[in-house]
Amino acid sequence: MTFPASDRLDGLPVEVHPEVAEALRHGGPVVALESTIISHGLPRDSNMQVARDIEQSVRAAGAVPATIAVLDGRVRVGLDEDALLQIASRDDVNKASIRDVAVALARRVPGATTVASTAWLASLVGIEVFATGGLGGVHRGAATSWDESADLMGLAAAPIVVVCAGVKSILDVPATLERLESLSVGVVGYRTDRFPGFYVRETEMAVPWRVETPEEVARIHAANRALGNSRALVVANPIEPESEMDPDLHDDVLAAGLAALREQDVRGKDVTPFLLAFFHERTGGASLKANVDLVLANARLAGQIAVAGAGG
Ligand code: PSU
Ligand code: MN
Repeated sequence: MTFPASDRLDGLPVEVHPEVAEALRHGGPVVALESTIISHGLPRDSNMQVARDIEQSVRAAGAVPATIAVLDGRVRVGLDEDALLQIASRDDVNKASIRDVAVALARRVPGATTVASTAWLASLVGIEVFATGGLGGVHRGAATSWDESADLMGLAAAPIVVVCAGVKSILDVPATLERLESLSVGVVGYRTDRFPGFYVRETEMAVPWRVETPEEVARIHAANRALGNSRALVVANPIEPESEMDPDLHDDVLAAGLAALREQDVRGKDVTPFLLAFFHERTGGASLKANVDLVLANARLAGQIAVAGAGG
């Protein structure tokens, strides 16, 4: 897709960083990055450094990073150091999924974009590759709570390649895969036959397709685009073996986290940040290291996919 000429963005509350705009204009490789992971998914003492490192991983692969957020009444695509610092450190940053973006714009309050809203806004400006940590999905107990992440419907509406380490293991993984199938969101395993479980390399679930190279992903995406399929393609990239969490520790902390959720009656968009923070606090940094390692690996692979041809 070609970058929508600036006249198409004229009048929209969207500001594309000059470096990103330049790359898109020439069909160069660009990788969108979400900002909720920075504001709500990582602890404050390290999130700014991690945000910089994620961008650096994209650059090392030869692509231009475009972190997305809402600031000062505008959607910003590609953040400078000051904007990144605001998202990483301000106390009034909202977790902004698709339905929250307009409110954050109208009220001029800062908003950090989720997978759903990042996929949407990236597509709007013509970015076709996106890296995150783990997708949101169907929560355990969703049959009664109805808690399904807006990420799933969001991905059904955005023609973008999303590189992730599977869905967060705090979720109901089989149910999430069923919903992705219903929504016709493509899923491929990157050099794996098993769907990855975020903090852990594998879940018991199989992936529908296995791919081996960034070029293969780019070809699949190109075929989708040629046919006008406007749904996302999820590339599930397992965490490296040396970075994954000990499965027993993982299961223990997860059980405690789910119990704490019920006791404290945490709901809505607070559920995922609560569980991630619970893990980071209870595992002595093991889950944090896993989370950071997997995001950096996903950013690198997304950069390679963008370079292979699915860039802009
Ligand atoms: N991946 C991470 N950390 C995160 C997230 C993803 O490693 O914090 C965020 C993403 O922004 C994703 C959100 O869209 O968690 C899911 O939130 P919810 O379950 O409320 O939809
Ligand atoms: Mn939810």
